[in-house]
Amino acid sequence: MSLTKSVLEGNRLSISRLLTQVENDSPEARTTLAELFPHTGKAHLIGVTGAPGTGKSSLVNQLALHYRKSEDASKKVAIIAVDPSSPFTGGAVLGDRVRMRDLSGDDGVFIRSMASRGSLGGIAKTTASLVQVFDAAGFEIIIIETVGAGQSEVDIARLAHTTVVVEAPGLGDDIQAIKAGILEIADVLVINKADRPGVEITERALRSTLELAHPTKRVFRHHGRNLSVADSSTNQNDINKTMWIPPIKKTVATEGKGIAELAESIAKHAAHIRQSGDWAARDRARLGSELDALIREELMNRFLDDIPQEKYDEVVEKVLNRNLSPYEAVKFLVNGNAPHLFPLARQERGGNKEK
Ligand SMILES: Nc1nc2c(ncn2[C@@H]2O[C@H](COP(=O)(O)OP(=O)(O)OP(=O)(O)O)[C@@H](O)[C@H]2O)c(=O)[nH]1
Ligand SMILES: [Mg+2]
Repeated sequence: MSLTKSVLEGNRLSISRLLTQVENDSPEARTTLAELFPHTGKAHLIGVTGAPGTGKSSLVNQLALHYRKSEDASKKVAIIAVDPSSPFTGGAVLGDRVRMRDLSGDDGVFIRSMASRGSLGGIAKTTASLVQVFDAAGFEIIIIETVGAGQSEVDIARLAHTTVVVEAPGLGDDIQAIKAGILEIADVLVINKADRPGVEITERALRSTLELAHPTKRVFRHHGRNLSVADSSTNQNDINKTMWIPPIKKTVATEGKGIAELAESIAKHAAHIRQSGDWAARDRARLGSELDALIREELMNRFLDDIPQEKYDEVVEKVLNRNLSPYEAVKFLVNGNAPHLFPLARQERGGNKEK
């Protein structure tokens, strides 16, 4: 049987094999991905991001257990953990071990950890391909965990249908997420480790920042009146039809507390964006960004294939010696356009007309 066919049937061994091929960016993987692509577009992608050690892995583990145990037991869950080996905490390893114990033996759950080797662009591309494999293999829920440490990791989570941003109390007065600017991408906010002191302080800080940062919290005109979303005198039902206000959920992942409520918020968000058309908009944004990245890579490869290494090195040397600015260098390398610095190039191109 072809690999494509057995992946479509959800065969775990075949999925594993393909995931490895995808991570190695092999030509076979590209062929199989192309065959699988028409079968994608069904899964609900949930991005989970937040500062290191806030409990993302524990939370994702609990969410998966919840989806498997609840009335949605028929739903298959895939977890992609990007950069699971955070240098800041040893927690990830523990989280992964807990995962293994609770979820192993369940055929409806597939966990793939992706070491953050290689460039961030590479990680984004690989993540996108892994998502396609799971989607085609019939996993209705795909959770992508990234450490909200850099813009690229945040972008990966942001391009999901639903983005969950995880906070924990006691991270100091400057909440980490605010510093990293990831609060505004949150569809659902979680204060995990709600068993720890300082939950109220964190919640207050999140709420006030949310009101400033989130566009839906701005004052707007409604039936000719200036209103703020927080204004309880307005008909919330009217407003909620078009606007999503990110809820703040408190959880204790280690004890499974608040997980059902979190899952409910995630489901509500999915229903909301399906109705508002934002689901399709997000799909478009994600696929557009994948396409952009692939075009960039393809053009760069073609460019590098076309240019002799010595010529490239020569130009770098000129930039290094300040004989050429990087902009001029690009002009020359891409368009052959810097005749005053490369007399040879001018002759080759039949220049000299102005002399
Ligand atoms: N007290 C308490 N500890 C928790 C809770 N959730 C997770 N932890 C602990 O916090 C540590 C980090 O948890 P992880 O789930 O690995 O956190 P993470 O955000 O995935 O970490 P990185 O992937 O390294 O960024 C582990 O020791 C967990 O047991 C919680 O709700 N309460
Ligand atoms: Mg983790």
